[in-house]
Amino acid sequence: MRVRDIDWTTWEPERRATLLFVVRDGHVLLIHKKRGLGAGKINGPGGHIDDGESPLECAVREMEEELGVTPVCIKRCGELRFQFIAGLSLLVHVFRSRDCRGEPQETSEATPLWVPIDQVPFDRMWEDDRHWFPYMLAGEPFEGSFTFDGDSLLDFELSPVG
Ligand code: 8OG
Repeated sequence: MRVRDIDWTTWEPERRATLLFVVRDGHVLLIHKKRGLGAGKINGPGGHIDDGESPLECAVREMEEELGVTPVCIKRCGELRFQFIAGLSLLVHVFRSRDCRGEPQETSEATPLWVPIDQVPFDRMWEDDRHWFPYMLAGEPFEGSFTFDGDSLLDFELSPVG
């Protein structure tokens, strides 16, 4: 399935989720994710948006639940659309923040990792991340569309916004 095979103008995601990356002093706060979609992978804190919740509220809640810290100076930085062959469609709002209050703690959902921004472990992450991370780290807004077969990236289109 190619990205161009999908009519993105009528595409409606079945689920919506968030990711939030704290980028501070040349490091990015990542997690080893223990549960949910992508368990076992390295990712940013985030998760599914609850009914009635805004993407920003979700991003803050997920970081508090997963690591026990509160992000500050948050900026929206990207939108990712995922279509899986098996049917799942997912829209992920990506945020970036300059700092967080508190010291990240291990929880039942995640183990925190501060990683130098030039040593992000893409081989342990979702396959699409290596493509859009540079935009996120540079603070340049972006949007992307991706097709997946399970864990395998089939095709993508990615561009800066604005
Ligand atoms: O609630 P749950 O933890 O299952 O939510 C899934 C999380 O995984 C959510 O934060 C969005 C994130 N996620 C995907 N696909 C991808 C992806 O391709 N790359 C990254 N970095 N995160 C993803 O669902």
